[in-house]
Amino acid sequence: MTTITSKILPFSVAALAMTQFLSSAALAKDYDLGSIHISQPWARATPKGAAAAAAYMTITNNGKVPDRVSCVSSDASAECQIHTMTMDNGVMKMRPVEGGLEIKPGETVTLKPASFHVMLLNLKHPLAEGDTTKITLKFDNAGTVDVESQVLALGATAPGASAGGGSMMMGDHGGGMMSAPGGGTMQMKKQ
Ligand SMILES: [Cu+2]
Repeated sequence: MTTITSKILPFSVAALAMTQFLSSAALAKDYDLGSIHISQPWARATPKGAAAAAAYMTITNNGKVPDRVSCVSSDASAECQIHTMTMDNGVMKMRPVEGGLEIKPGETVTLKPASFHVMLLNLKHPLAEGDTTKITLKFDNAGTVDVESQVLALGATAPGASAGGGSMMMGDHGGGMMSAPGGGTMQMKKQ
């Protein structure tokens, strides 16, 4: 392993860069708050000048009563909301979830692209890949928690797809990987 040098074996370097990215992803914090478990919080990098960004995570309610989560604030934006996304006459529309997003007892809700998401509105600065952004969530029953979300690549679709994000260090190679999320994602899950 230690004999690999970056200048001679670019492919091995890509693998190394990916491995490093994977280990940092594996270290991404999960959160336990009463009966609520939050895993794999992440946000998507934004282009320069973007007014809004989205963050995602998986929330499980291990308790016996429903809970509702809303977003209080984020260090990256002036406003924070939880949005739902629905198809309306063939057009994807998003709107704030009124009264908070309900997580039923025993239920796991995944906030992900094209579905529920945390919407960071009026961004103070763009989100750059590799950064983290702090999001403060409030659960009606479980209380308030600060969630550090890792910022993944602009086109990332899930933390598993960060294989593409890692490869972006290698230039245009990343684009190809990301347009084939199936293979990349499967490989990640084995780690
Ligand atoms: Cu939204």
